[in-house]
Amino acid sequence: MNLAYEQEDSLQTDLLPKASAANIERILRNLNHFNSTPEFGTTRVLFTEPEVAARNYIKQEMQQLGLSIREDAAGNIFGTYEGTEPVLAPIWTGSHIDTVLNAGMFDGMSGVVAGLESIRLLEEAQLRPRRSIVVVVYTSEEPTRFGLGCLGSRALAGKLGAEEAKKLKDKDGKSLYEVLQSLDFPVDHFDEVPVRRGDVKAAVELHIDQTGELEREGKTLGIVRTICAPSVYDFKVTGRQSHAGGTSMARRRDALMASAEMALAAEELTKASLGPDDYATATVGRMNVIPGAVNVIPGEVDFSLDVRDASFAHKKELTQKILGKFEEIAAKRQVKLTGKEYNDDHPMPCSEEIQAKLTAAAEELGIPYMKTISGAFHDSMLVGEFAPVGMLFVPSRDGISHSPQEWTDFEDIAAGTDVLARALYALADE
Ligand code: HGY
Ligand code: MN
Ligand code: MN
Repeated sequence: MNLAYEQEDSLQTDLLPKASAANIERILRNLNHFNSTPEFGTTRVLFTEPEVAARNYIKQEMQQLGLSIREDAAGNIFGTYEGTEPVLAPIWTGSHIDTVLNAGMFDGMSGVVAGLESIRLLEEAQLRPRRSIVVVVYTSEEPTRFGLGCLGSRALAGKLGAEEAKKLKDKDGKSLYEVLQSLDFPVDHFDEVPVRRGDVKAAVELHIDQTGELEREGKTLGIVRTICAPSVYDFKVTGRQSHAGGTSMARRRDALMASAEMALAAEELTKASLGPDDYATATVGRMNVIPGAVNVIPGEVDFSLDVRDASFAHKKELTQKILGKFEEIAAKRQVKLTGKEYNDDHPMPCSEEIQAKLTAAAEELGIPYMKTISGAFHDSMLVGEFAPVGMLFVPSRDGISHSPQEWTDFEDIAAGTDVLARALYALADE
């Protein structure tokens, strides 16, 4: 790319108006009405009534922008702002609109809204780059309903086909495939979902940082170097249910105490594995105790384990150690341990070129930024399997996320959108 061309690009994007925090707030607050727990945060679980309604609302916003809309067999939504040379591989931007239980209103939604607002700015400036820009709503980034995250982007990366969709079951035993079919998605065309490398030139996702790092460092934006990846498991510990008073401490095979020791071991091994530049985390987010009576020694416990790292090798080594320790504890306590691995994802490095475009735009606009690592996973982790990816973070107040207290100032999302729009245009005009 020669300098003159780049200068021409930045002259062009000088025509861009500033993103409207009011419009960003409008769309986010409208989206937040689609919620099954208005009394406590925001819950929008994949393909429940509020999530389907939210999808339809976003498609309305896409229509108002004049985007051409399509959906694939996995339920991903694509709103296209056509370039002057639409045969060229497009640029994608977007995120997710589904949530964890009792979440906030920014995780995922900020990236979809920033994508829509970026298009609005280009339209207002009457700028139409060579390549099309596509705003994507990825199906179910959260593992809330089916236990596995990034379902739509996983399908786009060719890692989730019709057969896997038939095996993925929710707590009522319904499969992802059945639910897609019941909503009239073109499930017969599941094999057309995967994207070949080269079919998308670049994908950029704006997201809240969910760590508080930007706020602590006094920065408005984070430019992501690497996206950490999770390995997610479900374990079942089976001991012997018996009487709390009649069973001496020596004769117990207590499924809860064994599970608790395993959870603490996972924490201890992860902390011990941390070097100065390591990002390993281990979380037991869910534990179900059976039968759950005050005077009964639990006979069975199910619990989840989520282990993450920025390095696949380090994560692999750590999970092996943790699983080995779990086996030891099970043998010592004479309980039975079974487990299921949901995913063993690969961390995703972000494209240097896209990082450079985001950095140039932030510097051009004088917006304070820093490079960072994403401890959270995102759809970009899977999209990076077929296209160069970049991520742009905006601050989460007090680092709170996956909680009703999650908050990001609309003005910060607008600042992020100003950078996103410029980077998208620069990428789309190449
Ligand atoms: O869990 C995550 O990292 C993402 O927020 N789903
Ligand atoms: Mn999340
Ligand atoms: Mn998210």
